[in-house]
Amino acid sequence: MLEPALSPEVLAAVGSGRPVVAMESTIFSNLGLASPFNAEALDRCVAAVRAGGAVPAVTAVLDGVPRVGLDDAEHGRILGRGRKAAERDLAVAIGQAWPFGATTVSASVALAAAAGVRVFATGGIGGVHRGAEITGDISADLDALAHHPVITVCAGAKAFLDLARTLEYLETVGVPVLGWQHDWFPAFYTRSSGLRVAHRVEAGAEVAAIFNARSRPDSGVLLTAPIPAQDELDPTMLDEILRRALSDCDGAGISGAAVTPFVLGRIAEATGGRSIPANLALAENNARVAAEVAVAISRADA
Ligand code: PSU
Ligand code: MN
Repeated sequence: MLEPALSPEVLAAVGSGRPVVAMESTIFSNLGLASPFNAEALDRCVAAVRAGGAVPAVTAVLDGVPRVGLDDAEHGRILGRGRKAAERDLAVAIGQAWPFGATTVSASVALAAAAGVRVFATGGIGGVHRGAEITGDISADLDALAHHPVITVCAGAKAFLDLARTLEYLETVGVPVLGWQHDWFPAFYTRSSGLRVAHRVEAGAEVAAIFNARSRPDSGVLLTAPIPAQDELDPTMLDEILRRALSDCDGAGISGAAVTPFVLGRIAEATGGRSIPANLALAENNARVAAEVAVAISRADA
């Protein structure tokens, strides 16, 4: 079974019930943000978690070992070329001793749960892809949220996905979707997708109380925090860019796990410099909110 190696700092924090925030490694690898912005994103997220009074725990598979919490010297390794590892790929990454398996949301949530870490911060989650009624392409992130006892903090999901179906899917599999001081499901670069979240929350203690009242002990909660207002991108410009990115994806015959990295790459190109500061700001904001929630969870357990 999955038995991740915890860094000494994470092991000590989990053992004594102190707040910990897990993070994924795909966004910091070549599959997520371009260099040197990936390093900046990692630094800012780690700093935001620490400033909020929690211990950061980056997840990855390094040399075939599933890890929760890396030391500063190892952080450099996840900035390089990774092989995308969703939850089902963890076993393969371990069995085949991959040098660097870059964990997605589903893999990170599985690793966090196995390590006893209950809060996880990311940028955006995967979801139901547009056209999923034909292709069947639904991110494993959604089932992972339903099957691991972890609170995932994200800025919603990018609008290249079918966000309405993504919310329907989360309802079907029983994942509460909460809006952090906000009524709308965020669309990553923009504060609102135009779709309402089921429930709004104002503070970490409220999220902790909701988490502790779940009917299924192995299920999670999705907490969506919108990008800070001053960092939001223009929704009309984004619509056009997304339309082109998706048609390029079709034209190139891309499918399966390659879809998300391909579309992300096209969006980054097409928005020029503008998407990067927005991406960094929302990731940092999620790390900050996640730390607040982790502190509340730790207090509720004390
Ligand atoms: N969406 C983003 N940025 C990302 C991802 C999604 O805006 O980096 C990554 C995350 O690691 C997420 C994964 O878990 O892509 C989902 O991939 P797929 O659609 O293949 O499940
Ligand atoms: Mn997919």
